[in-house]
Amino acid sequence: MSQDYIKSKAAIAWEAGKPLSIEEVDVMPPQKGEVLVRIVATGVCHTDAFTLSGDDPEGVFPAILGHEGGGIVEQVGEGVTGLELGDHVIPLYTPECGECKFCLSGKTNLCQKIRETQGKGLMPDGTTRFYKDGKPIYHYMGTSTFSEYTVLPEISLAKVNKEAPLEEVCLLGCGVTTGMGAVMNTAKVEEGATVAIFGLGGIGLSAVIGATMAKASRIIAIDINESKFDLAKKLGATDCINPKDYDKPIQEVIVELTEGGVDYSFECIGNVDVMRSALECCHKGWGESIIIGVAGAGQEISTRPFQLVTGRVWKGTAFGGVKGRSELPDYVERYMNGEFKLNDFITHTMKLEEINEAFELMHEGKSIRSVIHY
Ligand code: NAD
Ligand code: AHE
Ligand code: ZN
Ligand code: ZN
Repeated sequence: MSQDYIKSKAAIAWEAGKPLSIEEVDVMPPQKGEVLVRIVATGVCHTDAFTLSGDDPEGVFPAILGHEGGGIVEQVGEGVTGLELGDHVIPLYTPECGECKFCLSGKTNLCQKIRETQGKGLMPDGTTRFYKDGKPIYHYMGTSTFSEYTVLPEISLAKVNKEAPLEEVCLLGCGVTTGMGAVMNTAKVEEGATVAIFGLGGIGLSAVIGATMAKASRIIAIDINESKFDLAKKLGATDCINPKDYDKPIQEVIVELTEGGVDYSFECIGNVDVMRSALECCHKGWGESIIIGVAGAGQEISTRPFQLVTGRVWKGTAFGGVKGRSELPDYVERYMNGEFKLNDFITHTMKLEEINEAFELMHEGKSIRSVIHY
């Protein structure tokens, strides 16, 4: 622990299944290749709730969660060349080093340069920058945006337009980019295609935006919470379906509605049974199903192999396949140019002290995104 630390307000997850605790923590200065960022705002994503629940095999405690933030560079460590004091940044849980096998492949956004330590809640040197009463607190997804001050590797930060409101573009740090990117990068939905989107939270509704932008001819939005339907329709959904209204599997309903199945489907829930439905509602011969939802430890997907033999394709995507440092700044520009809106998604804003309410609203199905303002 360095003597040279600063104090920061943070929401600490002391253990799985317990509410977060708002406390002051000590944040160590950025080390070589690292950057200290003051988080201005952060969204709360279902993945934060997933890890807090204890279902995440990589969940370690005590930790500072949060991965959908926007902030301002406060201090740079030795050797940082691409960022300076005052730059506006979006933290990246999928970094982009530009030099690992994965980055060089040109085939994936899954940079693996720091993945191992990140998954253990540590900085690349194997230590943490957060302490409480002299005891280390783990990082989360390499971002820990539920702390007003957080430290990240330079490769985990996208520099974005200073004019962009961080209270809104923070949503591009996960949910909105993931949903839009899944449609545009991973599936590459083409004009006229038919699409089914399962789960209308921040991710699914962003997939609806992506499908509308791609000029899909039919966008079938599926949720068991009908309060999500109005916004889905506003964003371009052509049909809204509640599986509970039918006495047969939802995949059969969709296959009938679309004369054989959809061209593309997206699972935006994290439910392995729905993942099966999403695959099986795809058209024989070519339909592609993209898994976005994150499922708990020990859960597995299944289907008859015949589904794949007969041409359906199962894929997955992380952060919508978007390369954070080279591609995310352009998402911010497209937002600034009015290509899509973000404030439709921000159903609640609150202070860090109220963050547990954000989790409650999510579990009750009453929010799309709660955004914490520091
Ligand atoms: P959310 O809780 O806001 O939304 C989930 C939606 O699914 C809700 O509207 C809920 O009513 C609906 N739902 C639940 N069970 C359903 C069912 N059986 N059938 C139909 N609808 C159902 O969550 P979110 O923040 O939008 O995240 C969605 C999922 O995506 C989570 O699993 C999250 O962890 C994951 N995620 C993955 C990535 C990635 O990069 N792959 C990125 C962000 C989030
Ligand atoms: N830790 C979990 C996996 C969680 C997961 O899949 N995370 C997504 C991002 S969710 C954002 O809201 C992701 O990026 N995955 C790729 C990666 O490398 O983690 C587990 O099952 O162990
Ligand atoms: Zn997320
Ligand atoms: Zn890399």
